[in-house]
Amino acid sequence: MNTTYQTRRERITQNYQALIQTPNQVNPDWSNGWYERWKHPVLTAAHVPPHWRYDYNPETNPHFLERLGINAICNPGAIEMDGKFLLVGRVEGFDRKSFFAVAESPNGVDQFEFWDEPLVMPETDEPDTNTYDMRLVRHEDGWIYGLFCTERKDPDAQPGDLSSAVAQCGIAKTKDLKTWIRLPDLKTQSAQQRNVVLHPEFVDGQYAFYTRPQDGFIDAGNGGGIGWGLCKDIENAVIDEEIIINERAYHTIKETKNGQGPAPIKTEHGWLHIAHGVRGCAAGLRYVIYGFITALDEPWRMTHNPGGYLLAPEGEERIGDVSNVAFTNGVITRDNGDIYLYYASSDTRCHVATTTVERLTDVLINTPVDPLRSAACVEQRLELIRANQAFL
Ligand code: M1P
Repeated sequence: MNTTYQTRRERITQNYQALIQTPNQVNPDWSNGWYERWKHPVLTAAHVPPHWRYDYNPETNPHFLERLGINAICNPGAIEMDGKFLLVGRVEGFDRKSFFAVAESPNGVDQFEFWDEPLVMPETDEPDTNTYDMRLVRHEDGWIYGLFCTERKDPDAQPGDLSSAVAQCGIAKTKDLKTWIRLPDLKTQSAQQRNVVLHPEFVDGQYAFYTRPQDGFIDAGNGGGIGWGLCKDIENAVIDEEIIINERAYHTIKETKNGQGPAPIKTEHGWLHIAHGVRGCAAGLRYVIYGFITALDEPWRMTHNPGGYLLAPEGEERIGDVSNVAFTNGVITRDNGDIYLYYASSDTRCHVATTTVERLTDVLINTPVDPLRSAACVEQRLELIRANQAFL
């Protein structure tokens, strides 16, 4: 065995071991009280085991060179299983294609290690070009569903146009995250769909979906916001009618687009939703995470619609492949009310923020609605300042 092979292999192995054993810490500089931010990302491209990237045969790889690089890991779905915290990451190779892989941690904040091999997702008769952003839902029918975006080249693209694509919702079910049964893609009246999420319970005896109708691959166009639709049969899921339950609005954090994050959390105050909102600015699009609550018996009916965002990219989170993005599609809520919110920054790495059902509900119930005008915002703040005088 030559020295280059040996030296490089040892160094890469040591770096990887050190990374996955690095303890995480709460970031003491973050203090609005809504949640704790954690210092280190929980998953990065460097968390992918070296033997998924390098050829270990010294005959064919004497310099121990990387063969299949990893560009980023973002937008993980999340679920707790047998007391373990599991993330289904969107792992993107150097070749721009992403695939799913399960990483497991004993505590939800560090020591995330990938299972032996990436997840093998069966295809439909129409192969996916790219798959990403899985929302995991433990449904009351007994299955765990993974809903994700399946992207394919636009068959109507003009000759020479190699970027037009069609996004739709892929659906698969599993009991263990290891063996997956792929179901037909969701059909709706909309030309494209992304950020589709399954509600965990039947509604009127039917499967209920949060949707995000959109005219084009990037532009929501006339798609007015987060939609809602029902279908009887998830093995052949068709939504005939979609209503918009959380609308986009002019000069807000969700002016350009929005989308449901993970499946909503059931609380005594209603369904607690975490979503992303997108607005335009001179630097491009800015993605932030926000929340709202809907009625327990009518999950499509808004009861609390606080203004502003819950979480925006901070510090190094602002920079990455697609900068200025905070995006979530994974949350774990434990029986004791602890919440682990997994989010990705700038389509590059994954983080965790921790809070509780009690705290997050307090934030969503007591943050006032966006009054949509500067003067009205001043009134809102004056009300707070003046009410505080008695306590200063
Ligand atoms: O690049 C930012 C995000 O863009 C998309 O979200 P949306 O459909 O709301 O624009 C998704 O592709 C998401 O994966 C990505 O993080």
